[in-house]
Amino acid sequence: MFVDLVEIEVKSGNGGPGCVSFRREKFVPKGGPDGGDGGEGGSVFIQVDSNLNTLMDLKYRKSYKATNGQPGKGGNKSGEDGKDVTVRVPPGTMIFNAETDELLADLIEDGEKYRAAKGGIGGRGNTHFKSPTNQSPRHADSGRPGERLRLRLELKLIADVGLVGYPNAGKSSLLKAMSEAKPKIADYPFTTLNPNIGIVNVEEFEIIRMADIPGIIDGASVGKGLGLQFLRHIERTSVLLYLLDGEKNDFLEDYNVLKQELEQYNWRLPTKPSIVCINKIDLWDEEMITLWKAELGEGYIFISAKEKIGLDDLKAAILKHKGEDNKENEFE
Ligand SMILES: Nc1nc2c(ncn2[C@@H]2O[C@H](COP(=O)(O)OP(=O)(O)OP(=O)(O)O)[C@@H](O)[C@H]2O)c(=O)[nH]1
Ligand SMILES: [Mg+2]
Repeated sequence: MFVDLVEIEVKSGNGGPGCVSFRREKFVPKGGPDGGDGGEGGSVFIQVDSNLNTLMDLKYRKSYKATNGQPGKGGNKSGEDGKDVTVRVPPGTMIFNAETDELLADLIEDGEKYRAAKGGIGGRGNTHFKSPTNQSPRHADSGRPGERLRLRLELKLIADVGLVGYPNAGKSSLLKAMSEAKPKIADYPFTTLNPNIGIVNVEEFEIIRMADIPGIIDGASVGKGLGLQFLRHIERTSVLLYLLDGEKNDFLEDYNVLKQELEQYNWRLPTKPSIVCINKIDLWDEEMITLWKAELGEGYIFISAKEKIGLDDLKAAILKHKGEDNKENEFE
C-alpha cells in the first residue's frame, strides 16, 4: 500500500535524576558527597532510508518513544543514557509540527537524519552542590523531562518530471515505454491509484526520474475523480509533462482544464516549465499529423507510447528543462 501522509507522536526520554549519596569509608566518619548525575534521556530521530518509498509502516505504528535516562548512583557514577529510537522514512519526507503546521525538516538524501525529540538532560548529583558553606548537600537535580510532539509527515516523491493528464491519456503507458517501471495499464479510467516512479536512462550518467500520478478530471480540485491530493508528488519536479489523449477530438480542451485544475491546487504549479505531449498518434493518419503539427507549431511533441514514436524528442525536451535549475521553482 502506498501511504504519503501520516501523523505520529514522538516522545523522547526523561533525563534521569541526580543522586544524593555520601562516601562511606572505613575510618572516615563523614565522607563528602558522591552522588552521580542522571543519564540523558534517549532522543527520537527520523532518518531517510532510500530503500523505502512509502510511509506505510508509520500508518500502523503511530507512537515512538525513547527510553528514560537512568538515575545517577553513589560513588560518582552517572546513570546510563536512555536509548534513542530512529524512525525510517523514504527520501522526500517532509516533517511538520502537526499543531502549528511549522515545517521542521525536509529529508531528501539517503541517511539524512533529523532529531525530532531531544532527550531530557540528566539531573546533577549532589557532588555538584558542595560549597564552602555546605559540605554535605542533601540536594540533587531532578532530570529534565523529554519532549512530546505530534508530527505530520508528508511524502513528496522526488522526480524530475511529473506526468499530468486525464485518465486513459496513456501516462502509465508512457512511463512503461520509457523506463523499467511496470505500472498497471488498462483502457478504463483511474487505473493508476497511486503514484509510480520510473527511471529513464538517457546517457551513461544521466537519468530522468519520471513520476506517473493518477488521472485528473474537470472538477478534481473540488474532489471529483481521485481529487488533486496526488499533485503533491509533482510539486517539486523541475518539469511538468501534460499528456493529452490524441484519441479524443477535444484534447486541447483537456489541456486547458488540466491547467485550471492545477492552478486551483497551487497557483504556482502551472508556472513551472512544462512540455505538452499529444499521445496515441499511431491512431492518426499522416495527413492528420501534418495538419496538427502545422496548427500547433513549436512546443508540442507528438508521440505514441504504444508504438514508441517520438520518445527521443521527448527525452531531449525533458533534459533541456531539467538542466534549468529546479531550486527557484521549488515551493511548498
Ligand atoms: N493506440 C494507443 N493506445 C494507447 C497509447 N498509450 C496508451 N494507450 C492505451 O490507452 C489506455 C490507457 O492507458 P494508461 O497508460 O493506462 O493510461 P493512464 O493515463 O495511465 O490512465 P489512468 O491511470 O487511468 O489515469 C490503455 O488501453 C492503453 O493501451 C498509444 O500511444 N496508442
Ligand atoms: Mg495510469
